[in-house]
Amino acid sequence: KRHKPCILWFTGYSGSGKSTVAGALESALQQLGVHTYLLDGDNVRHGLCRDLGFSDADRVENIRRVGEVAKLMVDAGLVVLTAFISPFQAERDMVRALVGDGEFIEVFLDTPLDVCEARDPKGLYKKARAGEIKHFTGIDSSYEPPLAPEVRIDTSRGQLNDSIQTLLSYLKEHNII
Ligand code: GGZ
Repeated sequence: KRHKPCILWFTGYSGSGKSTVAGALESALQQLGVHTYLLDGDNVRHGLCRDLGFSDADRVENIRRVGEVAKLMVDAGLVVLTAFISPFQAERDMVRALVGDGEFIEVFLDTPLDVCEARDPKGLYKKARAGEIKHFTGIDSSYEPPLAPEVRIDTSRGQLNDSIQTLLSYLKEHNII
């Protein structure tokens, strides 16, 4: 099946739904015969970026490395999905500049912070509020919302399938798939 290699760059708070939506989209793409790879904290922060923490400087370096790897995967012909908070516009723009026009698709998981905090799937917001985790995004570390994301999704409205359909429609309209 023909597809256009690209990076689907998911950004948003912890608990906003990045991994869930990116994982479900990857399954849908694979069913269409598209060759994909999903980069996320689980397969990056334990290996490639295991020397990095959550200071601003470490997040910048985390995203720089992920961006470079994603670019290599685009060169190899894949549709790459990435699920990182990636809190700073400058680093997202840096990755955008690594690939060709239309090959960087910024997907903003625009789920309100209070909803993310109420979900708290790993109990991390609770720990951050208690001061047990420092520099937690949205609590005592900043998040810059994308200025002009290609796709915006609020997972507090609608079902997972609605998000997937929104993304598949975008990819079809832009001749990615
Ligand atoms: C934010 C943290 C922190 C701090 C640990 N701040 O919900 P999760 O658990 O599974 O996803 C979060 C993940 C964020 O790592 P990223 O590589 O995506 O961050 S960045 O793009 O900013 O480099 C969260 C967990 O790691 N986590 N401590 N202080 N998230």
